[in-house]
Amino acid sequence: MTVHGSRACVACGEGGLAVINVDAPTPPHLVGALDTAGRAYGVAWSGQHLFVADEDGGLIVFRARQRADLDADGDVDQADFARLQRCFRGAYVPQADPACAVARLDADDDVDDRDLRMMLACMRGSNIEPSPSCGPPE
Ligand SMILES: [Ca+2]
Ligand SMILES: [Ca+2]
Ligand SMILES: [Ca+2]
Repeated sequence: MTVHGSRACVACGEGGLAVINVDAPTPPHLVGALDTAGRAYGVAWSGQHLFVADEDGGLIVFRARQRADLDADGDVDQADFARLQRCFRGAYVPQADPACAVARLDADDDVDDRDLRMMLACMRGSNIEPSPSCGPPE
């Protein structure tokens, strides 16, 4: 088992990988699971990467995605900004377009200046890995 921020990743053998939210004060609960090819027997975090050792599947590497990396290409740049801008409707205006779900960076249902500020805090430019501390990785 390995803990990364509020997430604990557990190797469950036949069951693959389980991701558990261990953020206090809520009781720990399952937030994700992945069935690997064989029996997962080890997990480890290194920087932005999660390594899973699997008996049949070999070593599987996952990369943590920054929430602000809307197009999931590993950086926070103009392309991500443009996407947020297209979804921008302002405070208290619900943004229900499924294509804009990723642009709702904070917990509410609008895309407004708070979401924009969260993105700007993470923005480093094209092909530059965003700082892991600028927001919780997904
Ligand atoms: Ca990006
Ligand atoms: Ca918002
Ligand atoms: Ca990019």
